[in-house]
Amino acid sequence: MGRSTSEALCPLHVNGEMRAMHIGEGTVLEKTRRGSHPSRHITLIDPAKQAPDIAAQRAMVAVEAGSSMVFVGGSTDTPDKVVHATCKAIQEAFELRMFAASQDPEGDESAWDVPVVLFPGGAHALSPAADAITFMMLMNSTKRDFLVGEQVRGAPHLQAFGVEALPTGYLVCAPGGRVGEVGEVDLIQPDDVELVHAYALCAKMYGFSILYLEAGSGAQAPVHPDLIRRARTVDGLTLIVGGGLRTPADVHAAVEAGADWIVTGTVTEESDSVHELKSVLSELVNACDP
Ligand code: 1GP
Repeated sequence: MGRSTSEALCPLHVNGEMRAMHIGEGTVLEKTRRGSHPSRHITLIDPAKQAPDIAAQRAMVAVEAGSSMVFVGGSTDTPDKVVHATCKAIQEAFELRMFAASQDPEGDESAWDVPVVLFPGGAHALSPAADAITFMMLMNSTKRDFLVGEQVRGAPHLQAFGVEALPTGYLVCAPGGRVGEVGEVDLIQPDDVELVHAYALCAKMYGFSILYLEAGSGAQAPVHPDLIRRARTVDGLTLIVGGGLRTPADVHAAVEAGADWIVTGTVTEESDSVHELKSVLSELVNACDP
């Protein structure tokens, strides 16, 4: 059952920090899960790449273009203050837009009920202003820190913040980019289809809800569709695919192979104007539901 507008706009304070309220009772995980809806688009905002007010403006344009979720994170060394300021600015912008929609007879409040989700480079990049976090095991890392170390450091903070954890297996595929290097990853090559299948089974057996196939931010080539297709054969996982997806054709290939969610980040940073950003993102969002 949906909340009234006044309830929906009532800020919830956690440790003195504002947390956004949302329409309806569902958890972010329920909203994220693979269902009967078509594939959806996530906009990744890297807090290191712009000031919080610009991040909020870009997030609003992304939602206007049809993006269904905002990830905040990416760079490995962004301090929590910067991550927090960015999450807060985005949440406040969405709340204002939701309020404006509630005052407009033709407005659609639910359009601004968009989860803001941490996509952290480590336990230093957390914020109580986020709705949820991709709580990830970098499954093909060779380093304990990324398998379980950062997670152990972060878990007590997330518990205190009340930020919902989305249990996620994170797999870095070639070319892998900076995340592949920093994460000291054994990259999955385009023809490693049985290996990706084994990882997907493993993710399911761990109880992860989400498998995220990553080619690296700004990658020259996205995750090979054969890898997505093979991972898709494992039931019960929601598949997120990102890295190097720049054109509607790239998005279409990933969706056709079985991606439930498409993540794009770099295209948002490269657009020169709000108008260009909206047009580029609209094309990518439309390609999610051909
Ligand atoms: C990176 O998958 C995301 O973690 C987005 O990649 O910046 O290449 O869109 P791009």
